[in-house]
Amino acid sequence: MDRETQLKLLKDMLLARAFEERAAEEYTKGNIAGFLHLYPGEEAVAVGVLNAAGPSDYVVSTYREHVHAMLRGISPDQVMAELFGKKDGCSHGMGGSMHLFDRQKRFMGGYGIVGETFPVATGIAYSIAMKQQPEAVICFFGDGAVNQGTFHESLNMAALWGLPVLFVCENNHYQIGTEIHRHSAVAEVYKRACGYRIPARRIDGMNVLEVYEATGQALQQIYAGTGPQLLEFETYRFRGHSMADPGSYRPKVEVEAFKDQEDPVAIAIRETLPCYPSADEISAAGPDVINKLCSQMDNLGHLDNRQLEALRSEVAQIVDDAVAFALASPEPTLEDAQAYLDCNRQQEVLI
Ligand SMILES: Cc1ncc(C[n+]2csc(CCOP(=O)(O)OP(=O)(O)O)c2C)c(N)n1
Ligand SMILES: [Mg+2]
Repeated sequence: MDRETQLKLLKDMLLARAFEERAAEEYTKGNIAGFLHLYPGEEAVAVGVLNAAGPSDYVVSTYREHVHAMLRGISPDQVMAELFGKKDGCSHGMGGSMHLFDRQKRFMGGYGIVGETFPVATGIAYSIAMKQQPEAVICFFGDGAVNQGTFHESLNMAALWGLPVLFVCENNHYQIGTEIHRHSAVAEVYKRACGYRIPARRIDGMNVLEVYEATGQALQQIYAGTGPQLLEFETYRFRGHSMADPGSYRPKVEVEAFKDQEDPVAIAIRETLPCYPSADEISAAGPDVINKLCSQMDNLGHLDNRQLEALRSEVAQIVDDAVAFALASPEPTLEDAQAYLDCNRQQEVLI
């Protein structure tokens, strides 16, 4: 993979991390209400998958979807304003964190119900198949969704009709506080696809380059009309399930192990910069690894380190601007709510 693509992946991951950490801050200040499910730790999955996706692909995601929405071209301003419940948000402040949506960008939501994404994605894929376009639907879901009936019904239908869906499991090992082996007789999600003769692979979801390459390969086959595929990415969330969850069910040592050794941002930095120290050296350096290695790189006279800092300031500015935009945006009124509801009704009739 060329260096430019790697830098793009790195920038997207840095923005994802900075945006989500800022959202947490704004939540504690009271600027964001309701549920807020954040993505730190899992960035390599959305960034790798959606950089490999084409502009015509549709995306359906869960309630942990801020990063996915931004990667599909919904601006950080519009996403932050939606989290704030403001009129300039991508769902006009009516949806909030779990219901980001932009039909033009083919980002078909943000869904709060576990397992809701499967039938929506399968339906969109059916419409693509009828039009015979080289397009796909990318359907994100968590490890906690695989025992829902919708998973099995949709995989069966997608395989039977050869529909262009890429099912993407973000396996962070937990469904709120329940580990996958406590709720699933078969804990390897990719094996579930065999029952529906859907090709499936398990990939390291902490390595953005592997995610990008596996997704690109799968999508090329799907565009060619070979039917659905499933990719299971093993990942980890650094925070609790939502802002309301301190995550006390996970041993500290487990969380720290993932943070220090498998931080996808650290891995992306390592793979982007030439002469970067090995994974072992990074993990030996401890949690402050990024800063330490940045100064080491600087001492060695590598220009890339300055580039990394430039990227960091660039994404910090984008996030500051998004918060300023959200703060300045007005609250939606009752009349707005009525207008958007009518607008949706008209759209239903047209379809
Ligand atoms: C049908 C349904 N049942 C229960 C819930 C409550 N619930 C919200 S999130 C969640 C856990 C889902 O875990 P997973 O699919 O692994 O996604 P993650 O949060 O780990 O990204 C549950 C049970 C729900 N939203 N919908
Ligand atoms: Mg999970």
